[in-house]
Amino acid sequence: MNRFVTTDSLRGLFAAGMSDMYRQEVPLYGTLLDIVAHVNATVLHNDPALRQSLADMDECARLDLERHGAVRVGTASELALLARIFAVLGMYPVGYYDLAAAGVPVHSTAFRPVDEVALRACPFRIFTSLLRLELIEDPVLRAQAQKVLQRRQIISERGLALLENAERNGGVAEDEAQEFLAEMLAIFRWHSQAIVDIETYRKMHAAHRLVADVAAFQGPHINHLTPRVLDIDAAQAEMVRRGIDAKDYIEGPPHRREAILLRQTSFKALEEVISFPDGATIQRGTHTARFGEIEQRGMALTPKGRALYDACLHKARAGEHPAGHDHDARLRKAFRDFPDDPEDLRQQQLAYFRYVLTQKGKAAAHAATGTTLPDWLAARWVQAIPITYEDFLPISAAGIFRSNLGDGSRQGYDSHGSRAVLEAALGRKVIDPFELYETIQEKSLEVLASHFAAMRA
Ligand code: OOG
Ligand code: NI
Repeated sequence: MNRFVTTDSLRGLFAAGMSDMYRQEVPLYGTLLDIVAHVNATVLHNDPALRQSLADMDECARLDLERHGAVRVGTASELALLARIFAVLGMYPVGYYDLAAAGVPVHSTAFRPVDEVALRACPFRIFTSLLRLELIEDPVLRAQAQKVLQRRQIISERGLALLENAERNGGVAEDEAQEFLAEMLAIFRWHSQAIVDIETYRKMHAAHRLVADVAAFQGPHINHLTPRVLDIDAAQAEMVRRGIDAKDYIEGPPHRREAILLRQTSFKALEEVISFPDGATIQRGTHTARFGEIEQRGMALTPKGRALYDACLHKARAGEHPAGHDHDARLRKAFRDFPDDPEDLRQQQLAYFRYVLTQKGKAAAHAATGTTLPDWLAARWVQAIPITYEDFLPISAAGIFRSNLGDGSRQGYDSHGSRAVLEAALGRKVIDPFELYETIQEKSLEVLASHFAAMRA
């Protein structure tokens, strides 16, 4: 009997394989992992309560592991292929991110596990962007890039056969898992040889650095990985202290007592040596694409909370110095309007919560049971636990792109997103992230309702 590897452990192995590959390819990424390990150990040492709650959730062993990575593809069929691979790994497209307005000619989705059990087993996600060549002005260059992209084959024949096997059989057999993973990882490895000559590369680069990054190479190299850090301000300071060329500021909300959404920063992309084909010989040049990022996640916000977040962010950024010199102070000031107390956030329905029975609730006698959530909370039979944000933020993502593309001042494209185009490429609709959080919250309430109904019966 040939058994299947579970989807969750396959995804875990894939993430670990990606991490090993990237650490070998980008040694500075290893340094970033050291910083993260050190900061996390220090935070846990100084905060026994946090240590205990992470231990309760079985989180300690994988604390420093990668939470996401990012790739960029050139055509609809490449995106469709990645969607098939990620589905085998239990990752589905969640959310639509339009980055054109921020001057980045791509639109994106995040492939990630969607249910709570899978997220807990391995939350690894891949932020996946599709190049929008239609936004490139020069028709000759556009056609040239299209031709290169149409010709390239990002998966090996063997890889495709293994993928088809997995789809046909409904899983990856144990004795094929290693080869399957090796073939899939190979899609995302770095190629230090370009597939276009240096002239073409330069033209692509001049149109937009992303065109060169996607169309001048054999495959969609992983461009960064992102572990979880417990104190992102400390990690940013440590990068600077070690003389690492860090991003100017942390993207997302400011430091708060109650962390919301997602904060991220990175070391800037490295300039790497590339050889370009030139007739029978090669020419040397460089390309700048790969970096290392860190993230700190907080609670998921409701549409109402998200609207308030967007408004605060907008206020902070209006009139900001382009290099972000005054970023942190402006951000802190603008976010004074955003409640920073969990009970305020809950009562004003700004964030999502999971409602769970407490020890006291479990022990409670049925006699005095109230019938509504406020009764249960007041009696401390039920506790509200914030739901962690598992997605991305378009303005932050654009900021990460821009600081690694080295063109901070670029104007936005005069274009609207085209979710339908991305969905057509995927062959399905992207999942609405708000619905996922809402469902987790609602389910937790249903479980409580039936518990208390049974107690009253
Ligand atoms: C993706 C940038 C976005 C994030 O964490 O927001 C991203 C890219 O550079 O390809 O990864
Ligand atoms: Ni990222």
